[in-house]
Amino acid sequence: MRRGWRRFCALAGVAALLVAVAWCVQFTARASPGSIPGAPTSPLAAFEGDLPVASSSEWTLRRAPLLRRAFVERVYGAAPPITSASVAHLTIDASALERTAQLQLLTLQLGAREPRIPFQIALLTPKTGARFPLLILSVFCGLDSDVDPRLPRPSWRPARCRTGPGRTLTQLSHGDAILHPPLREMIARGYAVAVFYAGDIAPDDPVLFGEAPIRQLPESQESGAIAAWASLYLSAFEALRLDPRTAPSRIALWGHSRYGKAALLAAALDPRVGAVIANQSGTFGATLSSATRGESATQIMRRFPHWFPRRSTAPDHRQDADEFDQHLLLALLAPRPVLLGNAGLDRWSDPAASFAAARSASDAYALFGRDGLAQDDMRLPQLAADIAFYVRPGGHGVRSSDWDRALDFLDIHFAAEPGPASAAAGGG
Ligand code: GTR
Repeated sequence: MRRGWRRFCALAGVAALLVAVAWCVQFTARASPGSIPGAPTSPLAAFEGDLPVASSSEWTLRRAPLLRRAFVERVYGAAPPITSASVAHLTIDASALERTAQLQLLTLQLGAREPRIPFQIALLTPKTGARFPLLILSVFCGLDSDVDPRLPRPSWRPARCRTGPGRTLTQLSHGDAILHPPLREMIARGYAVAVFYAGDIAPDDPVLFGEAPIRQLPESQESGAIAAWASLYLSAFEALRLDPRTAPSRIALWGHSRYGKAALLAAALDPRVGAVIANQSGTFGATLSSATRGESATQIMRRFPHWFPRRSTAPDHRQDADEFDQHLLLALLAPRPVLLGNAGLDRWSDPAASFAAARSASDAYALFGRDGLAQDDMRLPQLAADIAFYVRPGGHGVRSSDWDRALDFLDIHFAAEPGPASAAAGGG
């Protein structure tokens, strides 16, 4: 008995040591993101029979619609904003976050006809002021667990979100802000925040997604999950830009990893979105499929088949040479502000291949008399540039430091916009 106990203690000790070492590496290591691959074909070059682009109007009227159609048809499926027949507002707390914000639950009814799909959004607005710049973001586990326990429980959560230990481990491995965005900080800086959880409508599960409520809508029947999540970003955008409390030209989308892919797609498809922040969005996000040393197109499609429509014909550049790549998705964001967050140990999302995509996308910004990316070094972000890029130490996940950068970036870009937004908390 005593020997068994000793063996158990020894094994537990070794396991704890391994976890501690892994944690130290994840949170302290400064890995080099590697060398920057060569530039892909410029977004302005002739593209499949379309002549080279020489002006912003040619871009806006001719090339951009062509590229949008290509991303929808070849890669993601349709991701339209879905209008809501009505929006119900329920005040959960008029004095939330230590009396700095109002918390409301908004219920949209998505779709043109019955049966409509209820879509819930937690909206936090600073208590004083009006016409706030707005951040729209998605969370991984649910509004009740990630925003406020008084918000409704979702019908489904990913396995890692179902237990306390699962959530704690996720935070240990993926950073302090992976489950809880720093809402108080956003409010203090004068932003309104709209948070949604996709799991009720478009669950991130290969089996459940096939039967997901969003797939009942004619708009999304053929789409993969990335497009469905992009639709949710845009549906929230559509409803909130009409809210008298928000400044419609200062609405930003924020997403991490799989939701970073969705946020980029949403902003690329809808030029009314004011800015986008994609954290470690990787393959089929900001990273060039043709140059990535991380996750390949085939790997992601095998592992997450439900993220893509069944008929997706996205090329795997490791097998086929194809000029159609993710720099074109970034180019579709021109001339709007974009922040691309990266982590040195996150080789799977390949920051260097994302930097190359951002560099190349800058050609589209030049058409509008803008610089696009204005930095030569991946690690030295120029937050005032239209495209800003950083690589922080450590691995894949969301930390408070990622959010500090994101808010600094938005402060710069949204402050430059004229508008009456002024929260008592100051900023924006
Ligand atoms: C990974 C996937 C990435 C990224 C990530 C995430 O497993 O391979 O493309 O989306 O998940 O969303 O955390």
